[in-house]
Amino acid sequence: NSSGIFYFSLQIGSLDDHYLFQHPKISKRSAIPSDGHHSLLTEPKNRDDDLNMNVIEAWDLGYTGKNIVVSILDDGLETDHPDLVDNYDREASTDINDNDSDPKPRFTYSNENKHGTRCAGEVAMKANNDVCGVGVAYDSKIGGIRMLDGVVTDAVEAASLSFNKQHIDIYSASWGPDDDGRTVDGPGNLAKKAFKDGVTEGRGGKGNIFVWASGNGGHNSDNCNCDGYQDSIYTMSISSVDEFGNIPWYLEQCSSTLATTYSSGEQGGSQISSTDLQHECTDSHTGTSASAPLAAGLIALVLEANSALTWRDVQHIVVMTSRRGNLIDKDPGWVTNGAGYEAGMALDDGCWRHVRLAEKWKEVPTQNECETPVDTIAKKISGSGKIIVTMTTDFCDTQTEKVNYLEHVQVKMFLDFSRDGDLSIDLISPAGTRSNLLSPRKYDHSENAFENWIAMTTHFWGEKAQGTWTLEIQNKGSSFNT
Ligand SMILES: [Ca+2]
Ligand SMILES: [Ca+2]
Ligand SMILES: [Ca+2]
Repeated sequence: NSSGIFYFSLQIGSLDDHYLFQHPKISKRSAIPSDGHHSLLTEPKNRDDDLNMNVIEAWDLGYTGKNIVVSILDDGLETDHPDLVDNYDREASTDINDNDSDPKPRFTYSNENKHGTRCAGEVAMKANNDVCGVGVAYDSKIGGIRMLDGVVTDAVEAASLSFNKQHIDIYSASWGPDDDGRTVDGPGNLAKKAFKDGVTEGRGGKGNIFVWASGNGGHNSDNCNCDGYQDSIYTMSISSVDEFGNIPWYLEQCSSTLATTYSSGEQGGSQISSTDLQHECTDSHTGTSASAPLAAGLIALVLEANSALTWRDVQHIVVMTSRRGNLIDKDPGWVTNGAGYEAGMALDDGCWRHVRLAEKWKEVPTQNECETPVDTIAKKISGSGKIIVTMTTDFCDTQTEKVNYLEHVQVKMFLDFSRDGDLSIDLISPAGTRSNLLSPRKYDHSENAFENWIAMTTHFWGEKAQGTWTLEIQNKGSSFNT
């Protein structure tokens, strides 16, 4: 079921309409009325209707991921796992670490290389086989690219991101710079080229889909906009909420996130169920790493509904059909933008609406890029002070590359500042939508890491570009003294 808890029901003997339900948390028999047991079994029905990815409705429409290929870029894939073996796709798999074609993980006593196999199960666990669970796209083809179990160089990343790009539709990844709250880093030249080639040449020119986990550095006040893999317009950065729609403790909130799916939350709460190493199953897969594969599975259903979709069409469909659910209560910073969209933190819960929209989607026009320079500003940011930079642009209105509506907005900055972790930066669009590009990061004591730094925001999606933009740069160092 959609909450990730397994239930087993067996008809009792030949009695009509009598079934025995088992819950994994309850093993004992009891002779007294067990209201608590009943509530565990009925828990999903008691949940808010808004807290549902509506995957079953998409399955009912006939979309189960058939002929769509997903590959997990991770620490390996247990290719003979009984819940994955039927969907395993050799062509979508390789081993960059050991330079062979078999992505099986390196087995250790502690099963440390279980991550890729867990992510793969979320996408492609087989249905109706009495093993583990059911993947979101349970008829899709699943591959694994083993690349995290070794030194991860730019070349390793690029080889992984470009592997068999005419065969693989969707790449799912959950790695990047350290989540320590003080690293500002991103893809190297080769990985950047792999992204660019993927979206222009991959999938027969429709573009590969790169799904990315938004990072687990929330407890270090890390910001996913300091992560160039999230900031790339070519990746779909996916964030997490727990089963009740709460913001989890590990979450990094930032403007490059495109949508959100479920994952783990507080200790004791439900976590994600999937396949595990040694032919086992797990119900304890966690973090934003568990959210990205769910999105990859959703997108597999979308591509099955319409395989002509480009990489940008897919991003549009996700933005247009994601809903806030009850997240508005949990995140006071919530905004609906000037185009009526809720890009960024909205819950990717409209699976059936995704596929319905995909069926009738008309390809978006060519992507136009327009760059507007701002003069160098020599202003000092005093203690707890703020500087405001405004820029009026016609966004290439008079040229052939006119931007009619916005998708991604990037801000390239050269900032000269004494303690980068103290900075908070907001961008406000002509429509009045405010997007936080950078939040204060208490562990970042470095200076001048933001040289040629590109922040990206999806929050202005669909808005008009022309008009006056405002950038607010604030010194919030004093906020750590309390
Ligand atoms: Ca191997
Ligand atoms: Ca299964
Ligand atoms: Ca991070």
